[in-house]
Amino acid sequence: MTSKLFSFSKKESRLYMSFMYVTFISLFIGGLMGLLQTFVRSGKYTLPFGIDYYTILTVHGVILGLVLTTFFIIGFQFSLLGKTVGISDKQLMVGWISFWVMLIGTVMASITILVGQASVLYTFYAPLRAHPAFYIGLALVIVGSWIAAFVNFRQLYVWKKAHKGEKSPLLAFMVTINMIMWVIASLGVAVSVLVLFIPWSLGYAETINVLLSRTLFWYFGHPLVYFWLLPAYMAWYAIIPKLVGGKIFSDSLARLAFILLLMFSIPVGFHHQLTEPGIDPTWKFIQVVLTFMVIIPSLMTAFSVFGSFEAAGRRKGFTSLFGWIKNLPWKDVRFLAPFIGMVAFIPGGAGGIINASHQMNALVHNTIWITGHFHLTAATTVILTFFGITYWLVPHLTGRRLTPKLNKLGLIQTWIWTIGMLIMSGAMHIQGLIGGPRRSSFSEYAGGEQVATWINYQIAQAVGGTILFVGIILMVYIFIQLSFFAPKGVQEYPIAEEEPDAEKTPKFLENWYLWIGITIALILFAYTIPMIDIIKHSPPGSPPFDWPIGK
Ligand code: HAS
Repeated sequence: MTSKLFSFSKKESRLYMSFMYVTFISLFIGGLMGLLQTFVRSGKYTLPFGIDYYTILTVHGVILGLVLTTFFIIGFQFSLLGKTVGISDKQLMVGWISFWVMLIGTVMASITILVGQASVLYTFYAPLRAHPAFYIGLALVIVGSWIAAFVNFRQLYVWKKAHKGEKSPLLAFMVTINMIMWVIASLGVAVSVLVLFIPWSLGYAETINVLLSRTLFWYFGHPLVYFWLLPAYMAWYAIIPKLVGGKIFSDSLARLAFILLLMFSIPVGFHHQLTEPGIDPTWKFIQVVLTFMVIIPSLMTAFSVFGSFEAAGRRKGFTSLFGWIKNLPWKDVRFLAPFIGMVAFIPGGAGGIINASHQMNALVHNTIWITGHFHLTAATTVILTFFGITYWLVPHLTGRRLTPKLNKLGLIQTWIWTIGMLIMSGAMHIQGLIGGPRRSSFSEYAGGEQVATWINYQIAQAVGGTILFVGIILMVYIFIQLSFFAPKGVQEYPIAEEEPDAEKTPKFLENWYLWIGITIALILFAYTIPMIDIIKHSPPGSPPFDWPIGK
């Protein structure tokens, strides 16, 4: 059974809402940049006032990939813990510190990008150099998120002390896993920023070890995508079943999936560097094998989430093979948006498996196929689930209601997003397969024959991007309504219960020492020797390149 749920005080709601405000401001700014990018790449539009394509591309990636996600996730996770294990006044105060540190870091990094001093994209690959304020801003965002992580750990610890012998609430367990993964992973990027980038950008170091900096980035960069995905999985496992009138499929299976994601999401960064010279192929092979291991918990999720839908329908008396599908709440946007996210993850995940396969990676790496892949996974699966959460979380926090009219607008928003993304991401996948590059502005490449085959797909991306931007405006409108204008009322915070006759969750699933121990052992195994290799045999470091080159 689900243990007692806490209700939110006004003070608490204010903190969680602050994270939501930053999320939706980011959605608007980042989305606008995305629209402009697709216009530029269509070849029919030039940016005004000499604004550089790579400046807006960096704003887009940093604001949507790093800022929006981190703020939404930390705010949502705070609310999950507040609901299931509670939060003390002191913890709340430290929660505010984390918010402000993250916000100051975000503002610093954003201004630096906007004034054209950090056109280095969200991966900030060396030897492109940004102004030190960009790296310091990013470091602050990470430090702020660590503060949030330690508040979260403390929240669960205090609850456990007061509930000796009880298993932790499933959602609190899941948040803890996500934050452990985040802290371990972000150590890599913190080291890279503090030890390599900041001294180099300040001019204290003349050169930078390019391969080492990229390897540290991807040590962080892959778990980063699971940091985005896991909150969506939290909703799929423990919230959506409530919305379809069902129960949690299996508490033990959900915990095991999260543990496997913790263990296997970090030692796999080399699958982003398969074409990178200087890394021994044996270690690339080992990390590819580990990548295939991290697919398993997602397949567990796919079957069990679908299973929970079927069980809900069967309980209501639907006996035919697929009759229960009709019973799903198709007209409830809290369900529809995440559901479409799930469906998108089927091709999105399949694309990931293609990327991870070394030979096929050679075909798609650095093509716009990869951009198509992460617009399906991150910008559809994850973001549509986040929108689905917003429809009940925001009114719950503001003491308002999702009215039938707003629900209807939400359904329209979901379909607009789906159509826009189908067109944009589909065109990106196809253009990638015929060689279209990613991370690049419009070019006719001196009139190459192959280049002529790309243009229609680039125009299709602009069409998809425009439809998506309409979706963004609608989503921001719904958010403003839910925050300030929707009628006052009570909106449920939906958390599903376990089956009454569910088997007991084994105690060892909460053996943190064991799971963190295995995670660290796997990381040491996958990274120690190649890291020593990279440091010992690295070519001469690179001096900085400032954008535009030659500046
Ligand atoms: Fe990825 C590149 C491999 C998942 C995001 N990925 C990226 C980049 C991003 C990203 C942002 O191996 C670009 C980074 C850059 O800037 O360079 N990815 C994978 C693999 C997975 C995967 C193996 N990626 C994600 C997720 C992301 C994400 C999730 C964001 C949220 N990815 C790669 C590789 C690269 C890469 C290489 C580097 C490429 C290169 O060369 O640069 C796996 O985790 C995927 C497993 C998923 C599944 C699907 C399970 C399906 C489910 C849905 C169930 C549906 C239901 C509904 C219940 C096996 C859970 C049923 C309803 C019905 C009607 C049937």
